Amino acid sequence: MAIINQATKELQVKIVYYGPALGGKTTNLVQVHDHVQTAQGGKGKLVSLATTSDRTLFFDFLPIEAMAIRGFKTKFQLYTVPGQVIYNTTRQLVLRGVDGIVFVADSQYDKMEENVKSFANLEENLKSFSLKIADIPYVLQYNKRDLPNVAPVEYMDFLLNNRDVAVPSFTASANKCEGVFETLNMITRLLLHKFINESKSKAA
Ligand SMILES: Nc1nc2c(ncn2[C@@H]2O[C@H](COP(=O)(O)OP(=O)(O)O)[C@@H](O)[C@H]2O)c(=O)[nH]1
Ligand SMILES: [Mg+2]
Repeated sequence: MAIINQATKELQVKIVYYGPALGGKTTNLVQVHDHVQTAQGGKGKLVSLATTSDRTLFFDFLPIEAMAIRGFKTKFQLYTVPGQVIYNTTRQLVLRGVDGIVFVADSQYDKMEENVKSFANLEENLKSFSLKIADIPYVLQYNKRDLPNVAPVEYMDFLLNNRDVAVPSFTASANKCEGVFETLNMITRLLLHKFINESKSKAA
């Protein structure tokens, strides 16, 4: 996992925000970009790529330089995918080399089918890289909790977090920046733990 540059002592970690169209993935990245502060005061530019044709095909990319860990300067790269069904090729490309995933679900009742389909699509696309979701650190975000017609968290856990050991899940209202950093902190923590454990087992 992760790209490790021994020469520059840099660790590059790729986090992909995945989920159905309009669930709030881009909003998460915009909020992180607006509020993030790193030790060096440095944050990357939020880049949205869009084609000029009427078919908007884009992903967002936000590099963040975080703390040094075990002498490595850690860079988190946050990506989103386009959620629309027809953009599956882009989703596959963005998933290449993924280290961790934030699945942003839309909490509105009438979006449950889209959430489940998008999660199945994620698993399917990981397969094309011979990856299983169980092998990748990920967290769930149940977004848009501010809206009136949301499904109970227990129901969303039942639909999306039905593993032997559940993954961390967070409620959020990304447009108000609620839950955004809780989610990001957890996925970065999971990834850093994984990195430390892997470097320990290599050293052993
Ligand atoms: N009410 C509400 N709207 C949200 C929330 N998060 C995102 N939105 C809105 O939902 C729409 C789609 O969000 P966007 O981030 O573009 O979704 P994406 O397709 O997953 O990238 C935008 O109009 C956002 O302002 C939220 O927590 N609550
Ligand atoms: Mg988006």
